[in-house]
Amino acid sequence: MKRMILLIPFVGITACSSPEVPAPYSTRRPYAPTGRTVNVELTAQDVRWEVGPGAIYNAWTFNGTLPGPTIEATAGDEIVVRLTNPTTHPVSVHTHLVEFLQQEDGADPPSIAMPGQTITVRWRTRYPGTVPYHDHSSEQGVRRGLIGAVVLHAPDELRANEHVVVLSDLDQTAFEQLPGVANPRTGVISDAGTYRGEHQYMHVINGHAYEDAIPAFQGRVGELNRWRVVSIGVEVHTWHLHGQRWYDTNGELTDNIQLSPGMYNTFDMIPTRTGSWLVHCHFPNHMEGGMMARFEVR
Ligand SMILES: [Cu+2]
Repeated sequence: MKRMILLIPFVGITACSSPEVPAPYSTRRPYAPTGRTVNVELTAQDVRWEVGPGAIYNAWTFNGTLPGPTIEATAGDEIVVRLTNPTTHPVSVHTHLVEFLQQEDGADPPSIAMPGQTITVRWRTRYPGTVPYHDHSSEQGVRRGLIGAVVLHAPDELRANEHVVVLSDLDQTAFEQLPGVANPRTGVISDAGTYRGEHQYMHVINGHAYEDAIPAFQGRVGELNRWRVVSIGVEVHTWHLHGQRWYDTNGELTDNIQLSPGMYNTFDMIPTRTGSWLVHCHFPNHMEGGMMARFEVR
């Protein structure tokens, strides 16, 4: 009998750390310098970006994509970013959480690349996590598309199926074309895609809008999934997974987190049920505007 009683608290502890809801991803511990350097080449490019079928955005980008390339390193690495600006407007690159000198902040000269200039900034990383990087030279830069994510792995983190999610907002006046709306230059109404209402294609996940343009996130039951979510636009967003749950950074069970502009979160979860689950921002007008996708769990 005594042995059975002793088992009860043990079973309780096992339930708390059940694989269904893993321990929160920890960003609390700094790591020593690794001595490694990650070199990143960014080139500003103004491009016509297809946000979805028939939705063409006059985007300002890093390396021609919206968002720009994900910068990946291990906590303790130094990241050296060389930014070249062949466009006609200033561009800079600023990021969060890492350490850099004030003159490499991206907010003031000399860390703003004027047209025709190339500049270099150095970021010393200590903490793991996921943060945004973005232009800091003008009010327009972020909204036009000069954004991206920095992924900083912990040297000792568990391997996981990782998803990078960049939530952002676009300027509807900078679209060259929108489905169901007359092109302001040509008067032509595109019938591509689907007309979705007044906020259409304004709120995007990884530079795309709606389930027909955002590639579905893929996962498997029982597999550790790590979501690296950054919010870098002009509005507050939430990241909500249907049918799933995880522990937030306060240790509370949740299925939805809120991120103001410039905020970020990394969390671990394990899918428990198969299905084509909806994932979206929970502001109804942002869903209507494009912030909805699928998490395909096999
Ligand atoms: Cu939102």
